[in-house]
Amino acid sequence: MDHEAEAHRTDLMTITRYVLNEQSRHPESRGDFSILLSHIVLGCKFVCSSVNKAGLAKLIGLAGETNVQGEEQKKLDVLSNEVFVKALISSGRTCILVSEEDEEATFVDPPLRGRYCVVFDPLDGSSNIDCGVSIGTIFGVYMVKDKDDVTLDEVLQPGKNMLAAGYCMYGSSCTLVLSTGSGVNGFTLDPSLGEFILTHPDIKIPKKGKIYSVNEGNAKNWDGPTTKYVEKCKFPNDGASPKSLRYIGSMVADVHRTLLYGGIFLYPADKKSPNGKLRVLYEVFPMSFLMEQAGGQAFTGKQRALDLVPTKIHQRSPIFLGSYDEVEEIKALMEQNLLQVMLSPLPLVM
Ligand code: AFP
Repeated sequence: MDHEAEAHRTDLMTITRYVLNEQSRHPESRGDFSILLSHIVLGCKFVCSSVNKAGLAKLIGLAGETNVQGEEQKKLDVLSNEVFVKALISSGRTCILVSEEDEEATFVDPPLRGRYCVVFDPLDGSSNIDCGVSIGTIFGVYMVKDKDDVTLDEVLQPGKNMLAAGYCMYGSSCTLVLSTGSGVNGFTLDPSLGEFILTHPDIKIPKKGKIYSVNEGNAKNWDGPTTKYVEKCKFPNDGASPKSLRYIGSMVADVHRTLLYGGIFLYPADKKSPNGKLRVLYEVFPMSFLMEQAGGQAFTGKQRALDLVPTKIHQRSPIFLGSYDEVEEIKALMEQNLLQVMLSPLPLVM
């Protein structure tokens, strides 16, 4: 046995070590955030293990069905929601939870309350489970002033007020990408240790990208600027090479690729869905927070995504996010269109 190599293997930057290091940079910190994060990490590990076993354990059956043992089966997204709700409440550090799976927000009982609100999608992209495509958990964290006097307004805040955001991708490896407001770091789960190890320190998205990611099946209903932008990706008129199209249909996987390789991910408004499809609190905001922290941009088609003030917990918004220069192009096209609309006596055909 190579003891030296083994000893070297223990000098790893685990997510726990990373968070404790961060905490020590804030002497006033009481360690509450570190505790909250350790519970989020536990939820991710649990869901990762369930996702890996899904095919074997037949966890992918419909919620409410019974398995051969006569036990009620839970669909993975239902199970993941229960896992996260329990993990977050038992941390003793949360006061409001907003989950994609629950119509209403959960107000934690006063004795178990802490200062944080967590908004999350426990298993995003779940329509991809049956074919083994990467899926993930997305989360964002807000802090309240007074945990004894909380209202829904605490989570109806612009994304720029989030303290932290991240996602965990359950794919060929399990990767947790996190920002606490000073850059973005990626951790990969080492299954033999059961620990997330820092594998992607200080992620920066390339300023330009060669990939665009969108559901082009909706193209006939897009507005003018979106159509123009995608046309330009395919038929650039400046001598550049056409961009490649990559679309998985699982936001975590599409955004993860965009973050690492650069490019743009868009889920625009269209005639059928004027607010797009993706949810503001637990899809648009956390991903926009990460993009900005990595040097990219996120835009709704009208404004900086993180400036949006949601009025409902399950509100949707169009989103264009990714490399700085790509989002600049979309912004310019939207602005141009707005000017034309203002100057034109006749309404433009959308
Ligand atoms: P599901 O959770 O229903 O699979 O939806 C996934 C998602 O919210 C997001 O992860 C994808 O980016 C987007 O929807 C895909 O939507 P389209 O299927 O309309 O392209």
